[in-house]
Amino acid sequence: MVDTYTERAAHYTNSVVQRLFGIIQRKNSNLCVAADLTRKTALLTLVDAVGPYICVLKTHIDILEDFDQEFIRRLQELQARHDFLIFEDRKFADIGNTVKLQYTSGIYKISSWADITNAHPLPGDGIVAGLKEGGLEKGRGLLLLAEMSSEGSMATGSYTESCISMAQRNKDFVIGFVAGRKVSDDDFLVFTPGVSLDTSRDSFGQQYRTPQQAIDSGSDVIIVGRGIYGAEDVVVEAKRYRDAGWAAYLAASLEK
Ligand code: UP6
Repeated sequence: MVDTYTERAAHYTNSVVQRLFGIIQRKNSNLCVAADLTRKTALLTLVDAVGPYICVLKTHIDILEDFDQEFIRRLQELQARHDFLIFEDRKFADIGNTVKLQYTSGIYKISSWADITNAHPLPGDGIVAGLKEGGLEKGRGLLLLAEMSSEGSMATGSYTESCISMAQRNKDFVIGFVAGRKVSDDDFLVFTPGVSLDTSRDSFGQQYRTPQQAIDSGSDVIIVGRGIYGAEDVVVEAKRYRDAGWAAYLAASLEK
């Protein structure tokens, strides 16, 4: 038996992980919806519909055309109603001083509402140090992009290995990776994008695998965007992906 999500919580000091494992167990869901919509009303409607079936909501806040702080207040109401974490997929990639400002300031003030955000390891450890100053005291966590799902990604081999070392040096704030598989033996979370039950690619080089393939490769949280928000009935699809992800997790737990 692999450790359950709850048992694994003991391996982490970051409180966001304890919260995430609690939600996963309570809702029997390892599904993160990538809510890539550009209007706040449409986005909030989607979140209210899929909220009961997800453990994490992933945002790209800078694609919203009508963003305002009222949107954040309403998002937080939905978060309280449906019990999920918010992951702003900002993919920070600059020097520490700049990312700290991008994380805490500007229009979005990401660190004030996003439980989790992510960063490319490209600039070196300073990027984690800068984000940590903006987020650790607020109880936030960071994912590093160890791999990408798109064709031709350069995040492979020694780049991925360096990313793992960076995470190991910063275990208080780095809670895991965006990756297609379990990339390290340490107990880091793995969030996996590029998941679909119906499609194998898009026209921009996105590459999809099924929830089962992702979980069997060591993923902890599957990220599904167009497979859910692009469907006619988002609730039907959210349940379908939630069930597929959970069944794969239960089967993997029994096998090991
Ligand atoms: N994402 C990827 N691949 C990565 C990292 N992030 O697809 O390597 C993000 C995208 C999008 C979501 O920015 O928000 O995951 C995938 O959406 P999709 O399911 O509609 O392809």
